[in-house]
Amino acid sequence: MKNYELWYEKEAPFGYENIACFEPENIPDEGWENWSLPLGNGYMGVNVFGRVNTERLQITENSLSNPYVLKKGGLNNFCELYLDFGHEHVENYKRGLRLNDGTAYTTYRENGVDYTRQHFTSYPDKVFVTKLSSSAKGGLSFTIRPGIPYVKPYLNEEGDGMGKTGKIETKDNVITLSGIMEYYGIQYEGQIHVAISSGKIVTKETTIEVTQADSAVILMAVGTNYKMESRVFLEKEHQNKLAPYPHPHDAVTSIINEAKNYSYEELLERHKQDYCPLIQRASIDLGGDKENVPTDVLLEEYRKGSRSRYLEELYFQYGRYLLISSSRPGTYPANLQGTWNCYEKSPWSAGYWHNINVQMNYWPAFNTNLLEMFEPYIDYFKVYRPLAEELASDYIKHHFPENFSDKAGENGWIIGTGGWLYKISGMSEPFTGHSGPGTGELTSKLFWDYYAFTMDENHLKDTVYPAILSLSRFYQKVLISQDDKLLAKYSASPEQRQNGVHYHTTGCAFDQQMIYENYHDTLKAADILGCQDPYIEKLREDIKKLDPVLVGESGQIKEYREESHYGDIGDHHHRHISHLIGLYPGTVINCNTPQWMKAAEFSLNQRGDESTGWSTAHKLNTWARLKKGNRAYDLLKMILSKCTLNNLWDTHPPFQIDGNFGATAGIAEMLLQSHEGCIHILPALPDEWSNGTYSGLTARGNFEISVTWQERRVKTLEVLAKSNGNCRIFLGDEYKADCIKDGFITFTADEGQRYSFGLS
Ligand code: FUC
Repeated sequence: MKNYELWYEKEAPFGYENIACFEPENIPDEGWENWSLPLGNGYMGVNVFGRVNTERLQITENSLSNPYVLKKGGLNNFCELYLDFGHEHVENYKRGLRLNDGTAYTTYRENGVDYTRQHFTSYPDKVFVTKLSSSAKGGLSFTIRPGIPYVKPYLNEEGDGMGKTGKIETKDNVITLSGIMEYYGIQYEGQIHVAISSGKIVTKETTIEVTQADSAVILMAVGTNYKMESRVFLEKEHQNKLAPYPHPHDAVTSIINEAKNYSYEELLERHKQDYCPLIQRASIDLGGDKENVPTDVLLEEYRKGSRSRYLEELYFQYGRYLLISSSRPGTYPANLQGTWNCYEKSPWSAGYWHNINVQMNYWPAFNTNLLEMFEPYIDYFKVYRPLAEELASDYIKHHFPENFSDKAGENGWIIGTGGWLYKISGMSEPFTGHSGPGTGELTSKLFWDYYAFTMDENHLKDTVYPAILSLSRFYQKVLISQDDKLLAKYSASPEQRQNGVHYHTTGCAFDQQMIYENYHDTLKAADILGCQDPYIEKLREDIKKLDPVLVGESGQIKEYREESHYGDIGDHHHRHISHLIGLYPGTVINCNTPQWMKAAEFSLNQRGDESTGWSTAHKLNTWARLKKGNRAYDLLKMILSKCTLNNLWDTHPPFQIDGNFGATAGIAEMLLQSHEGCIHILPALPDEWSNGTYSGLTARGNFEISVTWQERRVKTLEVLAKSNGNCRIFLGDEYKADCIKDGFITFTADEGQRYSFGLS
């Protein structure tokens, strides 16, 4: 893999201190959001500012949260770590983030002394590590001064305490931050341990002073008493949710004590051994050169039309980096901001939003070879599922009492749009929401794709099939029979409005397509597992009546059954393209349904390209699925030019990580697809990418694919089979070779084998 690095010749602006409060109408913390560089190990996120006078390191832990009430509340800033150096007149300044080894750095010279800082977050050791050094003996002096933002008591409208307490104590080179977030009774603790080589270290009341050291190593660990368990979701009384769980002090102490056993070099080595193989699994080379231009300048030039291939490659790898940093097995899933938040009231609470956003987070897990990064969501699902079953029962009891069953689990499960670590939402009673029940399948599609990419039959049997079968039970109960069709009775195309109010209907495309996909995947799974059941036979009949895709009089995919021309109902340019959900991430609209593909193209053109970050990323994926490389590339250009901040974070605005993840998956989708019963090489190659290589992109069937191409023609192709199975690869009719028949290479693959093909 090439060297991929974000780097800058100026420090990140300081941003706000202790007053950052994001509300949609407020100005975001510009220094944090636009310029700081993110590190993360799933357990914690760190934003590094690279400042010389006072460094700002901002820390996030995803369970430290208030509930979301009317655009307020949500994830809280864990703490700030300020390092006071007092440096002001520096030269040779540089800061950056190296994607190859997951480390950040700041270097500069002051008064003839070279100062270096290196930072990383370690997944195996669960700590944030910083090493500071100076080129002059005893040249390093600074004070560590932590801050706990937003410590204040306040009550919500119901009179519940929503405030936060916080105290800072020091003892023996350790600073301990601790307090309580009142609403859920979250007890939190962070510990900062400082060690120096030579020089002097003085522990003060709330700070630690280092003078005349050669170097210093700072370790930090964080924790709360949160536990991702079903009882937390089922417990209705907010104060009781965490009551049984112990204070995090012992856990945090043991993380620090264990990390202390290693030298800095050992910790770094352990981090690299964990991280580097993951980032190296997949790479794309479009011929970009690592130009000697800072990332913000590269981005600015890109906006002006100078399209750096290196920036496109970097952006792709950065999406993979962000997923590795925010969602690792055993941690919580990546939220709307991944695992980075500096606010008291985070945008949309930094929640798990299920009408597109959280699912988009995981799209690149599948096709960019980061499958296990999805595991935290599977764990999350297993934990919230009992509540999702309760919500399904409540909904059916209210709206379809005739279909209600009092047998446990018989009503299936459902998740509405909102999800957090403390609760999830269902469909409302009465139905007032802005998204129909398709949100359930948009979620379980991920489980199906996880199976399709891993071919893990145990996972299919133990997790996927039970989940999708149970969801199909819910769907079966919320469909009504109308004109010999089965239609979702309470149905809404996410967030569309008519005359200012959310538009509710029967059988909109979003719900019908998602229910269709759910039935389809359930039947496929039943066939693979050999499950025969009268219920499955009923699904086989019912799926024929779902009518998931309708073409209207303008030639559009109808968003609503009652619409005749494009845009009759709802916003013409709405950011959600929910009626095309069957094109991506669904598969019901595909190359075997050419009329639907044509209608989807028409609808996409009507919707227009310009939109918010994640929406642009969704459109990139749909254009890739339509096999229109140049149009997909238009969307990628738009993402980089209009929806990308200087630290390459996606902006909705504000910063949302979903756009990064969606676009990363979209880039892979331009180069490799596998949803149409075969592996399609270079399905949506834009003219600008006429030469290139990629390696380690993943395809359904559990294959890793590596390709080189020149002048838009595939030259070499390598398949690594990670499971036994049939491998069917589509290159195109124009390829002639002994191994190719009608444009396809077909063979039976053995697990562990590599298959190489040279094509002229
Ligand atoms: C969905 C979107 C919004 C925003 C929010 C977090 O509701 O429609 O644009 O991204 O999620």
